[in-house]
Amino acid sequence: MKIKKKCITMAFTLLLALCACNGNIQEDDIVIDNNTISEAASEMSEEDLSSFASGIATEDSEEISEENVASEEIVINDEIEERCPAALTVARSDVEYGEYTHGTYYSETCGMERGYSILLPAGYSEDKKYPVLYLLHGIFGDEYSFSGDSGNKIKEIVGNMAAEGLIDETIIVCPNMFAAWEPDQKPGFDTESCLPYDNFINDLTNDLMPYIEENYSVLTGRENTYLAGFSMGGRETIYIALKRPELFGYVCAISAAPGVVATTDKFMSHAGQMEESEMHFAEGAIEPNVFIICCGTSDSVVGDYPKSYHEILESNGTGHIWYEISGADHDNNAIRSGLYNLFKQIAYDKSN
Ligand code: FER
Repeated sequence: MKIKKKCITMAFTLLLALCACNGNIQEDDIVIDNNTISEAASEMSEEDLSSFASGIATEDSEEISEENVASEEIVINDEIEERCPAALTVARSDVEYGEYTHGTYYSETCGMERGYSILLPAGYSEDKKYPVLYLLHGIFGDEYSFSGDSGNKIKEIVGNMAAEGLIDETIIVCPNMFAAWEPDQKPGFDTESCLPYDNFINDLTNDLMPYIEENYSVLTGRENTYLAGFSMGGRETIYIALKRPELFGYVCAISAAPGVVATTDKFMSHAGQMEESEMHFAEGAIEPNVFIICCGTSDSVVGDYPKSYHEILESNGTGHIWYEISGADHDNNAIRSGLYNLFKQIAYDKSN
């Protein structure tokens, strides 16, 4: 049994490695049916799973510290920058950063108690009110995916931008996006195992957002409510933004996974959450002030899918910003870039 488990893990690791080595791999290069993949996925190592959930680990060429980082002037304008400035990713001794804590809420949608992590700004006070970013993890992730990965530098980026006065202090809520309604449901690369992700829109809007708004000192309304997600979280971000644009003023889908529209990739066949022709905001809907779609040019997991979303949105006349991060894989370079540019656009928009 142990040996079988190891073999399956190795087989899947090999599959991942093959995928990682060749971004242009075609779906028919690897003949493996969905059941086999799901079975293998359920046996994947923690490391393999987290590379989906919060990105492939990045090897920073040198450890950047407060001492050796070049000081960069951060200029707020409406231009996209491919890379998050290194200076913003460094913990400074003169800045206090927020800490993640964990909480639970009862979800009527799921019929169970569910967890979330929350990054409250340092010195969080009931006397102030803060805007909120809901940040959605990748497949196989949970509410700990971002808080458990210090390489994404989320704490530093939001803390430094606030300390510099570029953005308001902001609360970041990291939900568990697998909105299952049965305790034994598991994520995987097959249609049924993805349904709980598509159900997250209901949990978010009916249960989590009201809970956060009641229990934390938050500013409400679309101008103060942001949505971002990575990979599977990016896919749901696009879906939720298109369905509920009145709720989120600022949106960013980073390295979004396939499945918003029907397709077959190297992992599975997707029935699609909507038709291509439906990838637009409803007639007369209030649209997000900022809707970013971005992806690394070397993404070994989702490849050109984010670009295809951009192309569909463009051909449907749906306003958005599209950009690519040169050289970034399905990794924290993409995550840092997306979040930095989202906050930069928010800063610019709110200053005008
Ligand atoms: C897929 C490719 C990638 C897919 C999901 C992903 C459900 C998600 C990757 C991630 O979240 O890192 O076909 O189908």
